[in-house]
Amino acid sequence: MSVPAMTKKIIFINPPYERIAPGYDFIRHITNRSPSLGLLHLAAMVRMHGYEPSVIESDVFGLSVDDVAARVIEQRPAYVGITLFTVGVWGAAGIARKIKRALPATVVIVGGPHMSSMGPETVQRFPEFDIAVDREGERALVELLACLDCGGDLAKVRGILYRDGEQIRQTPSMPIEKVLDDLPMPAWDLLPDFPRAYRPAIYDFPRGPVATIAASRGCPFHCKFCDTSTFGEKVRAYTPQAVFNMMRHLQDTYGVRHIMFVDDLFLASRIRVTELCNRILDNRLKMTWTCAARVDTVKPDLLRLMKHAGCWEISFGLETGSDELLQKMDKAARVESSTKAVTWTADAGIRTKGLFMLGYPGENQETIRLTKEFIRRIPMHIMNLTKFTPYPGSPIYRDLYGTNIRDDHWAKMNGMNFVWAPEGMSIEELDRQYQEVLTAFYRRPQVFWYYLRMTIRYPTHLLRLLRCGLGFLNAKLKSYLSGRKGILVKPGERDLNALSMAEKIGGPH
Ligand code: B12
Ligand code: SF4
Repeated sequence: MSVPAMTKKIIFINPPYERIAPGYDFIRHITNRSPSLGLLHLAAMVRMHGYEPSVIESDVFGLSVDDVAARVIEQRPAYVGITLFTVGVWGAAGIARKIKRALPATVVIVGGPHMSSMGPETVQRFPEFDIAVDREGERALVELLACLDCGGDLAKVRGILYRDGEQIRQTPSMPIEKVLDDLPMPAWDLLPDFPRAYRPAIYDFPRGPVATIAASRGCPFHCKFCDTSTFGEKVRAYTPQAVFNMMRHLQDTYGVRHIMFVDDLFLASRIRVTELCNRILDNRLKMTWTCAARVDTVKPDLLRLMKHAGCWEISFGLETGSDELLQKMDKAARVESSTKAVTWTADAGIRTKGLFMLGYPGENQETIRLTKEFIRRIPMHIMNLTKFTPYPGSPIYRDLYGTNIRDDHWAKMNGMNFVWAPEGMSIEELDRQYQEVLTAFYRRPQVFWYYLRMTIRYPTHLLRLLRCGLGFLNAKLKSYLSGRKGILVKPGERDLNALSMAEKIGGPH
């Protein structure tokens, strides 16, 4: 497969995906709209090698499959690079199909978490995807583009999947990036309307503008619900100086005031985090930041240092109030250690965000009761509850489905749909309990007052709430006016699960 060498244009795309359900688009105003950091890393790398990259963020700008395809077709790039989360596969296939029809010579390359976990099956199913990159993408993509530019032999490129007649061929893996400092900084300059248009979920940051940084890659743990196939188990990190440089660059160039570290395991090394905090303090860098941590990696002295260095919130994967379920998830933590970590964090003056999930195998009325009790008694500031989803690539996926590929659920895998129910519980019951668990936390008077204070203190949050509220009222009004009696989903917007595969990617776009 070769490409005319007259253009070096490559367009990177984060395809559209369903946030909650059709008709609930207004929720975008309050949910997380972070840039696709992976695409920014790739764009920076290919630019360093002479290509002309650009980035399309579908979700952030509310672009449909048609909108994205039209933009790409107008620009006639040599290459298109699409990032695939499981939830975005059908949207990506729709875009790729339109591009291939209009520009058959454009090579569509895919990569991302879904490809790392289900590459061969996905390439097999979607002929619209020409070539896939497995796992970490920077070096493999550069090698691949160089090969395509001169019509070379794809078998010699490491870390890819490609078609050879009817066969899908997978080449030997590309070695993982050992020294992250060698990578160029993410190409934030290519993001349309950065940083203004990119915001974390409401109440997750004090003051914008906000940017994300992945200060390390990899996680050695194997929590059964988690898909770690992209970066694997070896933790590799930027040096504290390189992280500090990125923070300063974001502040100086874009006026960024808050950083969200999106590492799987930001606190993997106490030494590294201590050094970063000291560097921030020594240089008087005035920025706030948030990170995620396992409960067994925090200690009071480290938390106090982090607070001084600007740490504003820590997200803990608390998951449930049941030790039995924690054990089933292969989490090392227990409810007692979670309680201790959350208390220490709150004592250090850092906000705590609890990440919970409902409906994991083994969930029952008793485990739900324990979760409700747990969330009522810990000093947690914000709670995030997702509906258990067996993502391809997670160990639990294999336990539940074996080697069967359940592509019928992919478009619903956004953590907001129960696509699977534990024994003895129906999806209706889980949905009811979902509301109850959330209510158990958010109806506490101290939580209500806390949010009221936050809203008054940071008026941008109020503005976002208002936009969301107005969007909701608008959607309701439209629904009544069109005789749908307040139901937000239009009859045409059928459940994607009910559509045949051909309809999903080719149908009424
Ligand atoms: C930050 C984050 C988000 C942010 C930003 C998402 C984004 N578009 O980047 C927000 C909050 C919006 C988000 C939302 C969701 N997320 Co999220 N998210 C993450 C997190 C914590 C970090 C992502 C990141 O920036 N990594 C650093 C960059 C450098 O890595 P990367 O994006 O993977 O890119 C590298 C490779 O994948 C590859 N690559 C990626 N794309 C492409 C494309 C091409 C062409 C090539 C060649 C290579 C390539 O090369 C890149 C550089 O090495 C990851 C966990 C993780 N460790 O990655 C979960 C993770 C990616 N999210 C996940 C999920 C499920 C979701 C949601 C579906 C639901 C949810 N839980 O919120 C939505 C859907 C988002 C969407 N379609 O955009 C899962 C994905 C599992 C799966 N199989 O789909 C992960 C892996 C968490 C997990 N362990 O289960 N997420
Ligand atoms: S949940 Fe966190 S600690 Fe567990 S495997 Fe995933 S990234 Fe690692």
